[in-house]
Amino acid sequence: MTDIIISHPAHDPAAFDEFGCHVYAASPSTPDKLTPTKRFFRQVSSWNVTMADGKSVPFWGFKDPNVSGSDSPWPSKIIRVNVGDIVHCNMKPSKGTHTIHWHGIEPTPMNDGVGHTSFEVKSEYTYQWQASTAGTYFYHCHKNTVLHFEMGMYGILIVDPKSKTKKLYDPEEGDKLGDATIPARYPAYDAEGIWCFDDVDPRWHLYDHDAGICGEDIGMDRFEPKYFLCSGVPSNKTLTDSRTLVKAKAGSPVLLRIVNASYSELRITFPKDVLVAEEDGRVFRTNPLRGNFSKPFWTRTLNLSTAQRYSVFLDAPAAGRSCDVKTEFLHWCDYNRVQGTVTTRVLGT
Ligand SMILES: [Cu+2]
Repeated sequence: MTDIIISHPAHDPAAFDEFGCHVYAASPSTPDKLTPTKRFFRQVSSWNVTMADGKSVPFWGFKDPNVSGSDSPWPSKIIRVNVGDIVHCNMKPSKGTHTIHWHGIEPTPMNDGVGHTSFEVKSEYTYQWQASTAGTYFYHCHKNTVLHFEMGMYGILIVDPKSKTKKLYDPEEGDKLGDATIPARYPAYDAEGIWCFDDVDPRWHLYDHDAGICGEDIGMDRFEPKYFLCSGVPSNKTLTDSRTLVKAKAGSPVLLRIVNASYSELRITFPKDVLVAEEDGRVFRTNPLRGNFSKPFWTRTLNLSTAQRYSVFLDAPAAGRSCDVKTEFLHWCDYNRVQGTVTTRVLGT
């Protein structure tokens, strides 16, 4: 195995400004490599995304090199595995150095993709980790993170339960299901919506890969989003686009996985109470063995800070009726300022 030099945060305040500079870059082989049960490939690429006013904004992201043609999704393609899987993801940055950080998963430091505590990938690396807890996560580049994340270098990561059925999680010993707190039809679902909200400041999208990395002031203390999107769909199309419109048989259980990939505080308002069943990759259970703190709860509003995830259950509305969910993007310092709104829909069929 290649020796890895791990850099440490500086103690001297003057030197701390340069902590982002000169992070170790390498292409080591994966230590203790096992035979994977799920294998993925990602390559860093760039493309333009069309906003609500028709203007196109440059983005970077992770593309699957095995998919030919114009595979340029943003957010990057979903990675979906089951509890127990040994996951391999081969990453080729192709331009400059980048990483993949598995947000919410706890791999070994070598496989965690945080450049400062291990390395940035120069030409190629195969990340290895095991999925242990069902829930909603995401993966993103952790080089010059604030900028690369804004540039679109992320995708949703879902850990499904072992049972491989459409369920948020497999019930465990002591779980109380089918009472007033968790109706018997949950945690299984018929339809699933994955809503990943983002805001875009087009000024930031013109920066260089390494902008601001050595402590220089390039104006990244100013974030002024002009565009508001859900799962790559601009705000003027979220009610109809197939990436955001969730169609479900009347009365059937719907699971919505909601991710805040924006730099705003999100305030989400549902037209009726929904059952919050997961937060940040940890499910809420009514289970005396786990104590009272982990119980699911009903609510009509949810607030999400950056990188936060929630999964909620609701029943699909009657055929032809819709349940419209309003998401407001609140200013990152002043929560009284609504900067943008996106409406998404669950449609009964
Ligand atoms: Cu990157």
